[in-house]
Amino acid sequence: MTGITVTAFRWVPDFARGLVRDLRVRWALEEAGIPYRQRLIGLDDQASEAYRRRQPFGQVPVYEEGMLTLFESGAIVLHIAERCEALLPADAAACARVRAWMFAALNTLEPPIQNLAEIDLFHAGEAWAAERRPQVEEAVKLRLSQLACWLHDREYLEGHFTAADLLMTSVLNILRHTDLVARVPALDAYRRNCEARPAYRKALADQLASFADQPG
Ligand SMILES: N[C@@H](CCC(=O)N[C@@H](CS)C(=O)NCC(=O)O)C(=O)O
Repeated sequence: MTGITVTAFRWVPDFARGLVRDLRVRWALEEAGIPYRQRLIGLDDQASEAYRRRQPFGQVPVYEEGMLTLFESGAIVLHIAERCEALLPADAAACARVRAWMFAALNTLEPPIQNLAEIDLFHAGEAWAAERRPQVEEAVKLRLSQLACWLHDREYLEGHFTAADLLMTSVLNILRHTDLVARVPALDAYRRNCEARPAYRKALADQLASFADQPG
């Protein structure tokens, strides 16, 4: 695999730094030991027709490799993991289990977690948000406790660190403005363990280093 480009934002506000979803892709590439270039874009690029041809929703990340252009962080991480046995086991049944957990991270955990983050980060102080928040927090806590039950005697979701742990940790991190993960010892330990990986530290440092001081 050669000549990979990952598109990311040139600037985001402080609360989003370390959360933007190109981090998942950078992390997977670091785990797989695959070099890449970054392309940084701003609001104007996002809205352009040319960019919409690469990412139909105008979002980041985009992954480009030769003739292949991919969007959706989960699909991109899966594509990288398919080339890296450390991230996705070769055994068919083990691989299917890891894929199931990748979907669980993005499809079962991320929606309520993202709802809560949007209330807290974009709508704090609004009457409707104050009214809705307790229910959304309960929905998040339920999923966190169920995940903690699964993890209580496990270091990772399936045997060893895989692409599923990468996505799950990235999703849990969306709650970093709360103490909801820290309050659950099994989840706190799991998140810290995954984030201690050199590949994560490098990916995070590279994302943070890419941001300009000013929007534009
Ligand atoms: N499901 C998409 C979500 C991508 C996404 O929400 N990207 C954010 C940054 S983390 C974005 O580009 N937001 C700007 C927008 O939606 O216009 C994925 O996982 O790639």
